[in-house]
Amino acid sequence: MNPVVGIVMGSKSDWPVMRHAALTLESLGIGHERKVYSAHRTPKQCKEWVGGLEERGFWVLIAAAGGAAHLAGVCAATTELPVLGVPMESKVQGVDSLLSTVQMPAGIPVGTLAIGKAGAINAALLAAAIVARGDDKVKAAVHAFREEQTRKVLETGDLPLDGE
Ligand code: RP5
Repeated sequence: MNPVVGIVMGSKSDWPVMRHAALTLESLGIGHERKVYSAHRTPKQCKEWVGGLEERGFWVLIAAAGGAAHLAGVCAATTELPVLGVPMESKVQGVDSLLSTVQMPAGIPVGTLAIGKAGAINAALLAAAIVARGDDKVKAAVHAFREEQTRKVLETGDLPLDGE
């Protein structure tokens, strides 16, 4: 599978959460590339990799960081690909990461998802929805995922009164 989605995270310590984005893309048959680059610690290498993605045929970039989370914004400033930001949990429950990622000044957008695992999964699903516009196999996979999710909710059995 040619990679069409990039996943970049500020630290290897983000991987236990961001692997859920990678697993979700994998389950939908979407090729992706994963990297650790920091906006603060490896700015040059980060820009080089992000700057080459469009030419290499990528469609979307997912960028995750925690704390003073500038990574998604720096990525969005470096490429014209859509950038989806995932705020990582932090010493202050990810509120710093969320605000740093979501509060972009007008002109350079970052589509920001929820803090942590839910955001990682939803970033992959949103990336899939974007890729699906130009790829019928991915479109079918996204549709099947939604159908299966609906089926699972509807097959919920009786809700016991005793709280078990
Ligand atoms: C950010 O700082 C990373 O994205 C990570 O969420 C946070 C902490 O990084 P480490 O100190 O664990 O490397 O850049």
